Amino acid sequence: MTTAQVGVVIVGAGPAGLVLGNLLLDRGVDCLILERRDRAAVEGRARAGFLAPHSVRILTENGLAAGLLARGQTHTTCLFRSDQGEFTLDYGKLGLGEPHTVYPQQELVRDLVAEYLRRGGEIRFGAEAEEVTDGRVRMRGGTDVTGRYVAGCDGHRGIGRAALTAHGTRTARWDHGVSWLAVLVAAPPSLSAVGYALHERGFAGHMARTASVTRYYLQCPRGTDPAEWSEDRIWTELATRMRTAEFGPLREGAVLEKTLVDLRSDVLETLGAGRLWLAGDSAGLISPSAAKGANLAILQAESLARALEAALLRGDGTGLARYAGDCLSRIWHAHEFSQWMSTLLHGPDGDDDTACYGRSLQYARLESLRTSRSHQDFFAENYTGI
Ligand code: RFL
Repeated sequence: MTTAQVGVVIVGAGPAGLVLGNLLLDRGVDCLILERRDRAAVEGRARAGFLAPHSVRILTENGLAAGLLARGQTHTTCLFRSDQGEFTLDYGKLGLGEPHTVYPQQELVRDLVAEYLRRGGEIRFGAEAEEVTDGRVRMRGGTDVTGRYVAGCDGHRGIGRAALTAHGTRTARWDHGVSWLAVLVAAPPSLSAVGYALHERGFAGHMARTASVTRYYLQCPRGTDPAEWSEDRIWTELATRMRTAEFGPLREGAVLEKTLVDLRSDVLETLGAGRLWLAGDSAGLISPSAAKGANLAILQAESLARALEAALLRGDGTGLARYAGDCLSRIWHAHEFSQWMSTLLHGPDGDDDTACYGRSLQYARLESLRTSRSHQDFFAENYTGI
């Protein structure tokens, strides 16, 4: 069975699909979002929190920022700890002098769903797409949905990416070789800033989310089972790596969620062709080291909305022809910085001469960041930039 053709079928109701859907509706392009999960699961999934100024600008200019402007927090500093001590970087006064806005991804998604529905859009929750070919999306259960274009915004394991790679699109990939136990706790932030702790036992991170919820990260070996990490073990390890004996205690609370994130990055060599175009994690997965994934998703959604509007309403395909090239240069720029951060945060394993060399480089990079204004400007510009 086939339903009527719409302008754009969007697969996935994450930040990429929802921003795209909102922008298309606003520009007079009809669209339909297909999402395999139910609404509660989509609106409850805690992931990103740090929004770059560019993302805030896109959301504000398109009437999508009421929640984040009302409830988001502005962050302009981050701090680094190691056995060499602690220092704070006031990145809001370095580089381009820009802040982050901290607003939990699930709250942004909730706002985007509400606004999309308010604009008259349709989302089918619990609707899993199985395959996409030439504008036709085959759904689990047998119904086909067709669009003049299909936007694959369905994450890095999605069918949009699978359709492109099946036709020979290459994927450049990198495995950072480490994993993070990502922990969400019901406790206020312990630091006034993002905290990065370098430790011989591995990296630990502290990221504010809201006044009562904080995200922590603990570097662990690949394949670690989160069930092995009891609340006591998590807090003990965080205290050790964040050097609380020296710098003061963490504000503890119940662990709400613990998941293992393998740090991997990949980028497709092109972001679409013909009637299928990708945006967000489906186009490229970026390790969370520099908090770029959701920001890249929003950036691509804006570019794709403009290109699809031109193609559908004015018959002008030049935007689509340029879409991949324009996005890929920004994507690679973000990957380059994310890689830089990853090397800073994770020392090599082991105790051989190569590991010793790698660890010394890691500390030399940290020392440059502490002492050199030009390194600090480089950091600030890339940390908030996209
Ligand atoms: P999403 O958010 O994965 O959404 C894809 C949606 O598609 C649906 N889907 C399907 N629907 C129908 N049929 C199918 N066959 C489908 N297959 C999938 C899924 O159910 C889902 O709803 O991708 P999108 O929109 O591209 O957004 C990407 C961001 O979610 C991601 O990049 C960020 O969360 C990454 N990230 C961060 N990014 C930042 O910019 N700043 C941060 O501070 C930040 N912190 C993080 C992060 C990612 C993390 N994890 C868990 C990897 C922290 C963490 C822990």
